Amino acid sequence: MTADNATLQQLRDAIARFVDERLIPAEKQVEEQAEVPADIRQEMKDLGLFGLTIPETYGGLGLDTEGEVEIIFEIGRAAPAFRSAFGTTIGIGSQGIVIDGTEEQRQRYLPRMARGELIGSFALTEPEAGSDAASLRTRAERDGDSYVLNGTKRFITNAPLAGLFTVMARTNPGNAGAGGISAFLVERDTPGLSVGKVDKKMGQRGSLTADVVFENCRIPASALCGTKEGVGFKTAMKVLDRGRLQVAAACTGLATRLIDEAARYARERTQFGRPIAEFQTVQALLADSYAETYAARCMIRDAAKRRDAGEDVRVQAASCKYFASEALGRVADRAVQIHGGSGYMAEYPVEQLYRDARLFRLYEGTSQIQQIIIGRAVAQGNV
Ligand code: COS
Repeated sequence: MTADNATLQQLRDAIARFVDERLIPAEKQVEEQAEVPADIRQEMKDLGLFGLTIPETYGGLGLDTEGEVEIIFEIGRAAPAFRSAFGTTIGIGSQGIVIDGTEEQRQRYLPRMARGELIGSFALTEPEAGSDAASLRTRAERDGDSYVLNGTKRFITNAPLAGLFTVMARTNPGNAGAGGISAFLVERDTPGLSVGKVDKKMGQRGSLTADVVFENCRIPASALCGTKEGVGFKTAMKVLDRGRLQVAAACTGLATRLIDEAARYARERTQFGRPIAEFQTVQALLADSYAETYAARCMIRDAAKRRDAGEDVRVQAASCKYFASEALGRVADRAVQIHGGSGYMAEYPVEQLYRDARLFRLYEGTSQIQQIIIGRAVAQGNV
């Protein structure tokens, strides 16, 4: 279900050109206007980016995890808002259907997602349920042939643009934990579903997030993702395993870019009569950034291969997301440091990218949650 090496290489080359010629030059505009312009979205569709991981049977490119991370390493070199434009549709907004959906659900939604006509979004987080996702309060009450949803979802990426939400809601109020949760596929125009105003953020401003509110939102019983109630938390966690690898790859792409920016600046900037790139203290900063980014790339490739081989990679995905996002934080900080005072000024890309980078240690599970996933498994002898 994946492209052969030559096709993947061709795609990667095309995307590298797209990043250099179209995305990087548009970064400032996206930041200032807080949206990815329509012509760039269209080019993303034409390149097949919205269908990268959607199986070929449903019109996508059918990349496996290994192929996906290679493409995301490349896209990740541009400001993260660009990946976000299609990232939920190929990731957390579609993979619930791919992994646990029924054939009918796949036929209904995946082809339109692959064409970029239907944006997928993932609605797990709530005002009172962030890291403790299993404590979510959104209710889905069965009523005849329907379920009625009530509750609020928070910080939902791409909510303002989405046509379909994978919504985790509690179907069994008697079970306050993970086993009481089911996943639903909820279409945007369903009465009772509303999207709040776009959140104002520290960075990644072209990536739109908002609340999604359900008020007596009636959906057909067939909107249950798959056929079984009570397995929605597991669906969400399986989706996040792949999602965390995508995020880790995005971190690694951005780290590569920041190293390039810092090294270029160091070659151009002269102090004490020489380019600062010749100073060993500057080289040491670059060396640490390179080594950490290389390590992240290697572990992501390994975890992606394992996932494709059918292994349970929850610990490896958490490790990749944890390491790559923390490493990116350090790489971004060093890139600003190498720029000196200029690194704090908006005319240099590192100022924006530093702010953009901060989010990666928070979403799709904070670093502390990844530590819990890894540490618990190691302590119990489960790795
Ligand atoms: N794949 C398959 N099943 C999984 C799984 C995975 N990756 N992770 C957990 N499960 C299963 C567990 O095996 C367990 O099943 P059983 O009840 O059959 O034993 C069930 O799901 C509950 O898991 P667990 O007991 O680990 O749940 P907890 O509530 O203790 O905690 C954490 C789970 C903290 C890891 C989870 O809530 C989490 O990831 N939180 C962060 C959420 C997040 O990333 N939010 C970001 C917003 S979404 S973009």
